[in-house]
Amino acid sequence: MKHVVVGTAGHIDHGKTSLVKALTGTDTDRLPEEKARGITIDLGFAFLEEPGGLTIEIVDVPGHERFVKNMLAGVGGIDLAMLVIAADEGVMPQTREHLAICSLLHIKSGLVALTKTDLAEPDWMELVQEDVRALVDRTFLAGCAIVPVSVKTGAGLDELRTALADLARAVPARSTDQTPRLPIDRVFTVRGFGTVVTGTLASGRLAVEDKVEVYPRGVASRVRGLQVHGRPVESAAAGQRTAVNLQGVERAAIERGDVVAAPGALVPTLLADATVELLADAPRPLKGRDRVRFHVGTQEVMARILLVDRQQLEPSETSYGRFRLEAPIIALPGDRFVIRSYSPMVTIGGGTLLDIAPPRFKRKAPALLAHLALLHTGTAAEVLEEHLKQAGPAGARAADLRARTPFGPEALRQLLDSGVKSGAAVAVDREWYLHRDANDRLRSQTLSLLEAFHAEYPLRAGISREELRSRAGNAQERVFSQLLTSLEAEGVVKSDRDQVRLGAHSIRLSPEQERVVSGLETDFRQSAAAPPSPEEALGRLGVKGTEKHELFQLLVADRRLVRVKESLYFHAQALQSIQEQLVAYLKEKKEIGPAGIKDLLGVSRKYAIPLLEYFDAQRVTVRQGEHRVLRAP
Ligand SMILES: Nc1nc2c(ncn2[C@@H]2O[C@H](COP(=O)(O)OP(=O)(O)OP(=O)(O)O)[C@@H](O)[C@H]2O)c(=O)[nH]1
Ligand SMILES: [Mg+2]
Repeated sequence: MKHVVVGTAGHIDHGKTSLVKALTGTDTDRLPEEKARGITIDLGFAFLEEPGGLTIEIVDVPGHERFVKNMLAGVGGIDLAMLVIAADEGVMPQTREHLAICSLLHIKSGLVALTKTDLAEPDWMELVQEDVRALVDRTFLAGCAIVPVSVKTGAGLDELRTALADLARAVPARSTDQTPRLPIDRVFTVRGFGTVVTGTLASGRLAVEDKVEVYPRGVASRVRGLQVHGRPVESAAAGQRTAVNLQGVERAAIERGDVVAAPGALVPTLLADATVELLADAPRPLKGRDRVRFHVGTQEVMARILLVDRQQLEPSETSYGRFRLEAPIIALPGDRFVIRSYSPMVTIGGGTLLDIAPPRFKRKAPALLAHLALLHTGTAAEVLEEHLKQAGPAGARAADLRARTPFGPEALRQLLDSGVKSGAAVAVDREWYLHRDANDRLRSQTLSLLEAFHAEYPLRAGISREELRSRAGNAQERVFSQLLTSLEAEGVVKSDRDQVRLGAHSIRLSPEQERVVSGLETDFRQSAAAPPSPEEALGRLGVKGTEKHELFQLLVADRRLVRVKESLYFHAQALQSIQEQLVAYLKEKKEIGPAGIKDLLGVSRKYAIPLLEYFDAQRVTVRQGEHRVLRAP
């Protein structure tokens, strides 16, 4: 099954709607006002079923110059253009404007239907054909079929239909790897069903029950039902005109221009960098800060343009620009857009979106120009690397990269994998990536912080992990974890509980420091169950200080001294043997009170109570009234 979308284009009254009706039997002018005035105001839809599973979807657009805005919403998703020119009138202003719009949107091919041939003499027909050739000459329609038709006589209709089908068969299939995106062109309510939106599914696949989000307002919903050509379907694929019944969404919460896509797949933006080309027949140069109408997908948003490398853009020039949008747009890099001047309302140019999360704007900044040139002309791998570079030390989530690159999930996954293989990127995990330079910087910063720390505190075993992380520019938690893990795997860094040190670091003591440390240790070991206070112990060795003294803390960090409570430390071995005594006692006597422990260890209350509390905290014992019993294993 193949679906190809054809959009009509052309000047008002040239016979677009009549031609669609003659081809499909569908009158696409539905509105009473359209009927009354005999003109098309808004988009109309019809389709043709061709042999071999080919469906040609037709979007009929208005030709009136006041409704170009509606025309733009319709041609955003088309594959082929059918430029309709009335033989009796020939090329007219909206013939040119619609052709320019299709060119700007990079529509790949199409044809010209030279209609109302019943109203033109053969000589006249020849002149018009020449005009048409000259018109399309340097456009995507160069060399295209020009099919004379008449709706009145039916002449040429079969030829037209065949020509359309031939073109449609040649249109390459749309990628379904992309995330589903449906730019909404109509919203209405159906009694008993609720809100229904329609649009051309630009990419991916949508299925009934899929969770979706309506952007930019972030309305969460679910696909309650899908229709293609008025028939319910289980799923719709890229290129199909699709009606989506959205669960639990108010009609008023959605409008034309919004986009239905997978939850979290897209990011609304108020800034977008892009290539900007001005049409050769634009009425005047485009100046920095000019206000324009920005059309992308089915959206129209007002915007101001900033030109990156010049004061103004002359007709037929192309450059880079930033759009400051007055309402968020929903688009992906690679999307084409059209700009129209604020007044008069004429199409003046367009371009390709390059970056929807652009860096700070600086005019004439070589860095910004290089960034944009890379996004514009770089290979997919280079573009991805550029985005990772921009993400800096925090790295980027794969989901964010998906929303900011034109690749599609599967291609992005492969690009990330090969980036990691080539060393351009570091995988923090499957969902988080970092540019090599950022990783290298964080790595050397972390190592020099450790060196500096060891130099400043030679007697400390290491720095706390949290402190190190915060000193390393408050590194992103997952990024930092991954760095430490890989440094440890290399043996460059060692971690002990939450202490981090260089693998090469060891504490070296002077003979005097050695004397104090071993003196302290001996003192505590010998005092066993009745240890001195830290001040006392240090004092006996001729050193002034408290438990905060670095040599005292060295023994604590080394777990040779154990803190039982503030200023009360026991030698680890002493504490171990107290525990053994206590456990043996409890096994026999079942319980012990404060007096019991005083007797058992031969110590005063000052030690007995903290010890009992300590063993409770260690989950050796448990309190029962005034007594302790062994905690059940
Ligand atoms: N004689 C003749 N009249 C035609 C032919 N095709 C269309 N018309 C007439 O031309 C008028 C305009 O036709 P439409 O099909 O509404 O033109 P349109 O291009 O859709 O107009 P807009 O949508 O408003 O831009 C109608 O009165 C049609 O009957 C044709 O082949 N021969
Ligand atoms: Mg019409």
